[in-house]
Formats: sequence, structure tokens, C-alpha cells
Amino acid sequence: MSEIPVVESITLHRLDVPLVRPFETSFGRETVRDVLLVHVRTDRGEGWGECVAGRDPFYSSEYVDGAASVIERYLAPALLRGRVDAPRAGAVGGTGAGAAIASVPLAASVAPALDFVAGHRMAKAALEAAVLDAELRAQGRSMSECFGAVREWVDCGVSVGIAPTLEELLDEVMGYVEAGYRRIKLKIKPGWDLVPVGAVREELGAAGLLQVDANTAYTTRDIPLLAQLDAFDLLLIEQPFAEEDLAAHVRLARACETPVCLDESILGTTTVIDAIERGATSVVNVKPGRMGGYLEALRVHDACVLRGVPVWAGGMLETGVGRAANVALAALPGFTLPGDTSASDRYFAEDLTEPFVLGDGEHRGQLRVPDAPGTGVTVREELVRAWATRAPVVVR
Ligand code: OSB
Ligand code: MG
Repeated sequence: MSEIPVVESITLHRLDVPLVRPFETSFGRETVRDVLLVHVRTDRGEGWGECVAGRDPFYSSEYVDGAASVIERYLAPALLRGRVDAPRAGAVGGTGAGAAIASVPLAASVAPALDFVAGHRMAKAALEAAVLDAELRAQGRSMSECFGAVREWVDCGVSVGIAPTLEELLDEVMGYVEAGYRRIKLKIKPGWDLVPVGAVREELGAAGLLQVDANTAYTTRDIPLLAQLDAFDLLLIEQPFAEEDLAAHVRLARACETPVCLDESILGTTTVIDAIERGATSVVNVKPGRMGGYLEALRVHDACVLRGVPVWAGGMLETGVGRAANVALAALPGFTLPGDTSASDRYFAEDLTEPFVLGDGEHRGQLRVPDAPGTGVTVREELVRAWATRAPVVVR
């Protein structure tokens, strides 16, 4: 086992990255991505992580100002104080998530060191991602290799926001189909559901892969309406009810044919096993930010595979920094459905790293999994400076 790096400083960068078009969901409308990047320096090199928290606490209780504050005040100081001992002989090995985690002792030490802070999973995940990037670069290993990727290309879907009109929605969807996307996900809310979903199904034809995401906008009174979505042969219905309401999802799962998929409710291995065993979810959206990090996401993946539950890679409007890591994760064997891992240009005219571009020919609608060390992408630091909305915060 090589030397374990020592974290020397942690810098937070805040920047606004313009979106190519507004993104509207049942909880709000975004026109720029308010990005928080974590830059970690170690004695063996550096790494970058992206925090997925949104500008406002609407998707989750976390939001980007809160994440920056908790990192600066609590998480970064704790990590800088912590000491990581080399793993004992025998602690390394195992299979799946266990082996991956044992191979990155510094990154594996992050979650235990931050556990004294309740919640704030997106903030913790961003720090862990930066440390993981630094540690893997020092080892000369890619994230995909560390995670146990089994494919070089991943199938891409696209998440389509609520549109001003049906006509604009169909235009947008058909643009994505022409670009090659292999699956369409429509954002729905009360008043924007059966009609747009039916219209898009008509346009796509019976073979097009289609799913919907409600971001908790419904209540159990809507179960009969949601069951009517069965007519449109959807891959899944994502998170129709409140985050804490597993029971409502169980009721819907019993009342409809379409698989129910949880996003907001799944905070890690404990909640995913509970939700599966209760029958609240038969497919899982994996977002490392929501689960406190990529290493916990690996455990969630393994728990789902063990129970025969398919997973797919969610997205949070990440720039290339977070997108690279998501694409590596999506290359694991349990990710059998296309992810929200779209190309950079779905959100950004210019990305913070080299852009992710959909392949062509046999790789139409796919992204190549980066295979260079760490995330495998390079942060364009001149853009981080040019788009900064405040001075960087350095914690030593
Ligand atoms: O619910 O999956 C979601 C974006 C922000 C917050 C929550 C969600 C989303 C998306 C977009 O659906 C996924 C992406 O393309 O990055
Ligand atoms: Mg969702």
C-alpha cells in the first residue's frame, strides 16, 4: 500500500454558470447554476469536488450557502485536524464497494471524520469527492477503475423541465431525440401530467423509453390519477410524494403497474434497504450528493444489486467536475437503466472542464467513461476565476 496523502488545505469556490435554457421543476425554476466547488490540496497533489446543493432549499433541505457555511465552519476544519493511519493488513480486500473503499483509505476516512455533523450530506459528499479525486490522482487510478466499472460507455437519458406550452415541450423533446438521447424523463406536477405525458408518448412512439419525475408534488389523493399513467408504458414514476412518506409510495406501488422509483427519500444504505423491503421502491435513482458521497453510493449500488433492484444515475445539473464522477459511477454493473447523465451542452454552452459530448455510430446516445486518473477531467481554472461570484475561501 502506497503512502496515504495528507490534506493540507481546502478551498471553496463559488461561481455562476449560465444555463442554456431555464430548467423548471415542480419546486422551482433555475436560469443559472450556482456552483460550489471544493478544491483540496494534499502533500501528494490536488483534487476537485462539486457540491450538488441547489441555490434554494427546495429539492432538499440543503442549499448552497448552507453547504458552504457548514464546510467552512465544521467539516473542513475537522478534516484538516484528522489523522489517517494506514489500514491494517487484512483490512484491504473484499469485493464490490468494500474493495473499492479499502483502496482509498484517505477518502474512506472522510465520512467517519464528518459523522459528528448531522445531515448536510451534499456538503460532506463534495469534500469526499475532492479528496477521492486527489487520492486517486496520486495513485494514478481512475474513478471508474476504483469503483469497479464494467463498461466504457454509458447510456444517456435527459431530464426535461416543465415547459411553458405543450408545443414547446414537444419541440424540446424531439430535439433531444435527434441528438441521440436514449431515454426521456419528463418533470410533472399537478396540472402538468397526463396531457403532456400522453403527447410525448405519441411523439416518441411505443418503443421510446419514457419516465416521469414529480419531485414530491403529489399527495395520496392523487393515487387514482397517477395510476392512469399506466396507459403510457413508463419505465418508472419518480418520487411522487414527500421525502419522509414511504407509506404513500407503497400504496401507489400497489395501485399501479408502473414501477415506483425513489429519489429524495433515499439517503443511503439504511433507507434504501428499508424502502426496498417495504415495497416503496422497485428502482432506485442514485445521487451520491444526496447520500453523503460516492463511497456510500457504491454501498447503495451493491445493496440494490443484491436485492435485484435496478439503479440508474441521477443528476443535479452538475458541471464537468461532478458529471465525470457520475459517469464513472454509471458504468457499474447495477446501472441497467439510462441515467440523467446528459452531455454538457444540455445545460451549459461552456463547461468548467472539457465537455462531455454524446458519441455517434454505435455510441449514439452514450457518453464515454473517463479513464484518466481521478475524475479524468481537468478544471479550467481561468473559468472558475472568471465566473466567480465571491472571493475563494481557504481553510487550512
Ligand atoms: O429530481 O432528479 C431530480 C435536477 C435538480 C434537482 C433534482 C433533480 C434534477 C433533475 C435533473 O431531474 C437531472 C440532471 O439532468 O442533472
Ligand atoms: Mg428526481
